[in-house]
Amino acid sequence: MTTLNLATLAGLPAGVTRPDYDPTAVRVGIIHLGIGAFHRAHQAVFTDDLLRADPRWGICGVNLPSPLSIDALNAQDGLYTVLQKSSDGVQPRVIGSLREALFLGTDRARLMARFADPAVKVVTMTVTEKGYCHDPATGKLNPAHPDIVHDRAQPAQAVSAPGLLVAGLAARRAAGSGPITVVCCDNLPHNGHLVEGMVGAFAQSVDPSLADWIGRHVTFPCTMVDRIVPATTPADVAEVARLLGVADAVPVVAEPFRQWVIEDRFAAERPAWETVGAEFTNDVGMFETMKLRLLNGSHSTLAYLGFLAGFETIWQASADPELARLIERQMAEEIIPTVVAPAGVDLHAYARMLLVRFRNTALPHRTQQIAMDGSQKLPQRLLNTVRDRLAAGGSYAHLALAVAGWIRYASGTDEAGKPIAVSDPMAPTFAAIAQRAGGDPARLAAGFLDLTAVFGDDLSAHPAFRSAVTRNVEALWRDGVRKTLAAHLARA
Ligand code: CS2
Repeated sequence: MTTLNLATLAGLPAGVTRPDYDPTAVRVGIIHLGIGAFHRAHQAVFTDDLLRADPRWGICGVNLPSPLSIDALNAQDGLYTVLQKSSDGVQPRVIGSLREALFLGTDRARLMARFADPAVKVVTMTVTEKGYCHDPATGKLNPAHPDIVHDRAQPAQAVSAPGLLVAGLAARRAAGSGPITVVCCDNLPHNGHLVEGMVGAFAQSVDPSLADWIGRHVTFPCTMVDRIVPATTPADVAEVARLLGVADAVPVVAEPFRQWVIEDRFAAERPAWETVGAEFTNDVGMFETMKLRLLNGSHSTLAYLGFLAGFETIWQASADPELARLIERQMAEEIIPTVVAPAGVDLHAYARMLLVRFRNTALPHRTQQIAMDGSQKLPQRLLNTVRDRLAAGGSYAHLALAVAGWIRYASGTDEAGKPIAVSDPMAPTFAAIAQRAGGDPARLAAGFLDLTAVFGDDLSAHPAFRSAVTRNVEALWRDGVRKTLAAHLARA
């Protein structure tokens, strides 16, 4: 079967949406770090929408850890398919905004040339929560992280996101190419400030004059990003080939909904993303807290407790009456009271819409995909909400059960005693805790709750919080999730 590329683009079936501009006439104006599925279904789609009006904003995408999708994207002239799926059906769309795909391991010089290019004025990034080499509880750069240790010793050969940004900004300063804006698009609280702090800390440690230059020529606006993008499966690849009549090795699958809220604090020119549905504001914080706590908090709750209950996908877990009841009550009773609604947003209606989105049976969003990297996700998804509930003297029983679900999942065995493949930067630590606990749930809970990198000094030392989580871990261990959940809902 022939491949999707510039030569086969025009011949695609009529039902396939394709770029309404000439991709070969697009110039690179954006560098993106981390061209994973989420970026290609979110920022790259917003940018694709505006290239007809302004072809200056093509994307040079870089993958840091792996060349996997890079070779496939380059073989397709950067083209790939977003397969939008919902109960309304399937809509294939070919995206042309990615004009260059680089792998850091072999293309560092080309990337540095892009950073030095005055036509490039924006760097966006989706390197996932674990890609920042930070302490999840404090949001500060972790100087002991192996990649940071490496990058401080060899800054020109940086492999971490903070180190690579600093190397690129050094190239930009050396070329005299002027100001630039770094736009974090990961699910982190105050993400722009967090990246600014880490880039500043790293730059200060390798070249204080560069740190000063960055402070004067680079801005780091915050954003809220939202689109449910499950990992692509072989069945998705086959479906795209059937719909297009050509092979696309790297399609992405997504829901129809997408939202992008961006702080309007750019150091130089930027794409007019507001003309294609993004929202610029001076205060992203409300949108970010709303989304991280209501969507991502309930997502993680469903992921851990749903997986333990035997559900492979989020739509199955959220259709379960007791799990649905739990997240409805968790959102209404414990999360919404901690969220300030952005202007015009009804938080209860937003919460109801989340359940509709989660129940999209056309999207097999796996509970284990969301369960990944819990040590990096829990602070902003569940623990900050607990902090606000504690400060307000409010209940957090549903949140405590969700945290206990994470501990039970991260302990590495499921309710049938079968091993769970726990994917997390701290997985070895979890396994050691589970081994030391020797099947004693109270000791297991204590071992996890002692992880100040996740729980912070405050929650890790909080007697009532520890007791609430431990009680739930003991119940999950003793009675299983079904019985624990039923008793919880009857009691709470
Ligand atoms: C999910 C998110 O994988 C996960 O952790 O909770 O990727 C979620 O799908 C997005 O934030 C939705 O915008």
